[in-house]
Amino acid sequence: IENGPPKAEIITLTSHVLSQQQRHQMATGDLTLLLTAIQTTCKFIATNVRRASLLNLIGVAGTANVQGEDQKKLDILSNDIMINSLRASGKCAVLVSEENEEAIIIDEGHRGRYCVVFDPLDGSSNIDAGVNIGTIFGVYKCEEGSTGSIKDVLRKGSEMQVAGYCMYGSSANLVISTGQGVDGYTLDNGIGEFILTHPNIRIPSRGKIYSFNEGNSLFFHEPVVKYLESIKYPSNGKPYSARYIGSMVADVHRTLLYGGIFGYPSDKKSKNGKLRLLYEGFPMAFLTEQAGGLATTGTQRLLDVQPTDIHQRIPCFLGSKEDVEDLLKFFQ
Ligand code: P6P
Repeated sequence: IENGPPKAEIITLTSHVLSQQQRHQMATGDLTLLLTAIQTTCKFIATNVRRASLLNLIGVAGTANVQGEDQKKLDILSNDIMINSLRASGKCAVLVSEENEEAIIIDEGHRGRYCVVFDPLDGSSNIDAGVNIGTIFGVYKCEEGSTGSIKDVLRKGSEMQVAGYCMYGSSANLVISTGQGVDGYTLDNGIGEFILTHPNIRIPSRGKIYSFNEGNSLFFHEPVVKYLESIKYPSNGKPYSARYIGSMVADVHRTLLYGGIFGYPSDKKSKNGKLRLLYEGFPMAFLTEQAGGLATTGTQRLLDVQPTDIHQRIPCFLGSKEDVEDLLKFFQ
């Protein structure tokens, strides 16, 4: 229509999740409120990551700043903010953070029905180099009759309700799935809202990029060596490109958008690889599958792994369906 509404459609994360959640008759709004707490945390971390070097926030923990307070490293500060924000939401019963050795059981007065597992600032060793870093999170609903215990988070990734990450780079990109596909949002600093910019992200069925730390090649097991050879010296004479940022959120984000395969295998040095199952492997596997890709340990579907320890490591290969299927042929 000539003088119809403006083309730009401003859909915020809050309104989009609310509309998705309200389709469930049983929706109480609890999950929406929990996701509001998570996105508030991401907004705060985004602000501080951007200012980090200016505010010397990346100082080493333990050094005193001008006020003589303990200097907090950004990942410790991010962790404190995330824990406090989730507790204050009143929607959580158990929290697992990469920064905390033990699971956090929320006090009665603030306890809710959800459990959040997260890495508040993954890849933080890259901050000083200005490389993209991110917050990764997964959400379980407490099991029926449970008031919140370690058992509520030692569950397969397939039982997660929500998974997402927020990548802090030239802009803050929050990518999330509540089990109905994957949506990407970009933080508009002007209005402080995450705006829907990548609706219904679908990973290409095959890509042309592989993302492994080949510095570990000396220790790789046979299947990985053979697979990498097959895409570096392919019979069709068209090798894949190598892209490795060394920050999981950045490598996975590129894989979701461009396709290809990301892998952090187990090897002769690290028998379970390096990535953590609960708050790195599971959320990224959940998102990859929801976007139409595959995620495997090499021997089983990643989301089917039954955790035994909240910080256990897991070999992880994820990405375009056909690329992961090619890799799996070398494991058979
Ligand atoms: P490497 C960052 O420290 C991290 O946990 C992930 O974000 C990243 O994918 C991986 O480790 C990089 O590990 O051994 O290649 O430096």
